[in-house]
Amino acid sequence: QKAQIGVTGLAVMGRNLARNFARHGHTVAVHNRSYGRTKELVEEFGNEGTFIPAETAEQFVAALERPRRVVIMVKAGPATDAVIDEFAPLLEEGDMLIDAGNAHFADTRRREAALKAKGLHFVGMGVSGGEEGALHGPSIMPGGPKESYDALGPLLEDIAAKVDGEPCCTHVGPDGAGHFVKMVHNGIEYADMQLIAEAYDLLRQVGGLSPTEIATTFGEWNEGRLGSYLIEITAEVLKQNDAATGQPFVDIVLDQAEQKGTGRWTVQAALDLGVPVSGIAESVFARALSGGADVRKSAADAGLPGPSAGAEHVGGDLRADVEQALFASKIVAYAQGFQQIQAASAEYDWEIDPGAMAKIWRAGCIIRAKFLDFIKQAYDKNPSLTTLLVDDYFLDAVSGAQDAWRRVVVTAAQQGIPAPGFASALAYYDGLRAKRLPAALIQGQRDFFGAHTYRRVDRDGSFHTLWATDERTEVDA
Ligand code: NBP
Repeated sequence: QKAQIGVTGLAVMGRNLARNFARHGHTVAVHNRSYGRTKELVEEFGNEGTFIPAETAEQFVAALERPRRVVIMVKAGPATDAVIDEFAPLLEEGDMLIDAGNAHFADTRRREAALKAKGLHFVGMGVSGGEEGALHGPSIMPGGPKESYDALGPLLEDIAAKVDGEPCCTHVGPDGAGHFVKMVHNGIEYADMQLIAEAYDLLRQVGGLSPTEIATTFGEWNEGRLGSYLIEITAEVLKQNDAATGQPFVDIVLDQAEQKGTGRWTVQAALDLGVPVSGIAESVFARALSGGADVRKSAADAGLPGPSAGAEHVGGDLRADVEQALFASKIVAYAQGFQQIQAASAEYDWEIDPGAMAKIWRAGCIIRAKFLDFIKQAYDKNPSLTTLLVDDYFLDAVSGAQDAWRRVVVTAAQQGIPAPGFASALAYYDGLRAKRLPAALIQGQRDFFGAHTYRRVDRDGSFHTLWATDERTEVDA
């Protein structure tokens, strides 16, 4: 008996993915650099399905039916290259190497090009949902050649999360498209988490609510339009009390957020593409600020002053206003992330369908939410939507939220509570709305010091003003 699919790299993610395939009736060849993990998997979970344990790469490859489907689930980076170098020489034309780790999309593009030259299909595949998702149904974002999806897609769709029977898995686009979309998913996740954290902070510091009360609020919000996995787990975390001290869990955790890098990659890629993902960037920087213990300590030692008088939140109910601010800011963060996907798709000729991405994020992944249905519908209505903010549903939501949103940003500023996510989302919104931006002045400055030229509102062409002359004559550039 041959295996339909193989998984190499059997730490938590690989092991659970292999079990998920096996639980769906597929025979799975399993392999790991050190055989211990392979043995352990078969001993502990062998009864869940049919596994073919392989001690060597050769045994593993021999156990697979053709075209061979080899899922690589190892630590992203040099380990992935090492595994590719080990397996590629053992594979034959048409076989597939599927990298399910969190690779950078540029690495995926490089690997795909190199393996294509050898007649192998390389599929860079984003997998979201953590270890639970890998076992019970992740959201899967495979890139690589379209043909490979014919042989691979049905297996992936089997193990993916489902919404009304529809799998959270689709072919995203060629080469690095899958990993790119997974990266932006993570970037959006950073922004979502930061916004939720700001909402919590305001309810606690301005509203004076306890973590338990805020947990109840998040629980209520989870029943409404904000309903999502991240809101749900936020309520759980806030409800938690520390066993050792009896204090709220959130108060005994060191307030320095860590990061593994996909948020940073998203912002780096956005800078290269020139797409303003300010919400994601603020969330990455907010984590960096929180983690900068030395700088924070020097600020505390210097006693950087806050506002002289605390002001009340005026004009609305704080809790309701924060809900509106959170929803509006979330819309902005998603709009920016989707714009980044569209920009990359145009840059690399990926032809990504943004609505299909919203569709496969509705379950299995960390940002799963009711909200994604509306994003899907927006792109279904208009596949070339320039920004989600102009879709009817989102336009209505933001119009309805904006007064509350502005009040929340004012309160945060007046009380000296950092809310970079809310504030930058609002600034982005106002930037998009503005009839005239001060960018005109920047163009003037650039022309003054660097003769960088400018365009005029009233005629075509490029112009330069001779700033150094008394006449300051304008010339064609
Ligand atoms: P790890 O990222 O901890 O990697 C451990 C695995 O890599 C082990 O199987 C290990 O083999 C193998 N490995 C290493 Br390290 N170096 C190797 C090399 N040079 N050659 C061959 N194998 C090597 O595992 P994980 O936490 O299961 O994550 C796997 C992938 O999934 C990563 O890319 C990660 O970023 C991604 N991930 C995704 C999510 C998600 O939510 N989607 C969550 C967590 C992780 P050994 O047993 O012999 O040491």
